[in-house]
Amino acid sequence: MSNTVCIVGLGYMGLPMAAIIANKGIKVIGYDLNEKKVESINRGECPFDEKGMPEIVKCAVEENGMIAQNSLPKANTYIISVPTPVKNRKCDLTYVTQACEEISQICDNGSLVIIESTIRPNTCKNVVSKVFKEVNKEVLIAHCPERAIPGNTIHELTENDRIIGGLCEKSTQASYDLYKMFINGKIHLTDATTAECCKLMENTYRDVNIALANEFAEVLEDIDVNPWEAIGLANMHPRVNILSPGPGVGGHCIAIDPWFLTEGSDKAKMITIAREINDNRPFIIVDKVKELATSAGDKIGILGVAYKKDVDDCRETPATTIIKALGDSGFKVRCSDPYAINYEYELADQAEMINWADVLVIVTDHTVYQGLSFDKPVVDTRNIL
Ligand code: SAJ
Repeated sequence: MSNTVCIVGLGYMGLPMAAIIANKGIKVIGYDLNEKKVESINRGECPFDEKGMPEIVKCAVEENGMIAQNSLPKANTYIISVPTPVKNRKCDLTYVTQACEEISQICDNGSLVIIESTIRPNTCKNVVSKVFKEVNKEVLIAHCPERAIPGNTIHELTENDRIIGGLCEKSTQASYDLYKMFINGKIHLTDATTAECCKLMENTYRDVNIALANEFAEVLEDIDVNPWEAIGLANMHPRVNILSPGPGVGGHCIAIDPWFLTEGSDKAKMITIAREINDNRPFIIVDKVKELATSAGDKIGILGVAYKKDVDDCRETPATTIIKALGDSGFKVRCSDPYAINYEYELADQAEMINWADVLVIVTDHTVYQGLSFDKPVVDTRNIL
């Protein structure tokens, strides 16, 4: 076996990582349980929409021999990029643990196991290492949290600074030696638990700042001031950078990671309140819709269901909470999105839906909505119009 890297989990982060590493000339095998995904990757196709992905996946498969499979291959290095869902405000490590258990059955002593998935503090130390110890495997374990933003993943995966924290110096160094081959940003070295905390703090910092923007919106709207205009002007101050109010925080990271950070402590006050403010945003939007619908009618059209601008990703999107709450209140609701494909509610044709609706709600600020005008009431949750 030559130097082989196995990426476990070929999702929004695992697949770009796999392709980037393969395109550096390193032998890469991707492992994912989803057969359809494996097949499409092996045809050189990217199974989701992300800028630049079709090109790099095609190149990795056709020119650099990257393959995907639904059984775990033997490799020298395993990079785990599987989901870590939140369950009752806690980090569910089931997929990470399963991946480690499978790896522990076939890996050699001395293999390198890197966790890219977002994990709660002390996961490498207390959970991952235990799995390998149980079968008497001595492996090098490190956490290297991804920091790339969906919508600009490829650029950020290679250009952003990275943090690598190993359980021992040898693990940190081995991970550094691999990552320096494809990361152009600086690589900062630390221990595994500090690396775990850094990732969670980054997303918590953003969540708290979005909550502040959302709270500003609520306070200002109470006194009939446009929050977006006021925020834009306040941001002219050299040390102020307020984020944008919106319909709530979606995606698989920001709405979740604060709970992972705080699950082992009872000290988190601001973080908890920020989460609650952001979780409540969809219901504030629903109240606005109800107000308009009283005179306009009960057919509600939702423009945009993706969790944010110009992506097809609908994970934890506030659109779902809004649609469900409106439906539960007896409204007729339809939704459309130019990018989303497998959404849990049926997606309507945009023009037909606009024509049908009494009230429209812009949930996602897709660029294509800019400049649209409507002859009916609109709740513009992103101030895009
Ligand atoms: N949002 C607002 N107002 C804002 C900014 C965002 O309401 O001013 C909303 C978005 O509409 C979206 C949610 O917040 O629903 C999250 O979007 P995002 O663009 O802030 O972040 P993500 O979840 O796409 O990616 C984040 C990034 N983290 C940080 O910026 C600190 C990314 O760098 C991480 O790699 C990613 O989480 C991750 O995988 O953890």
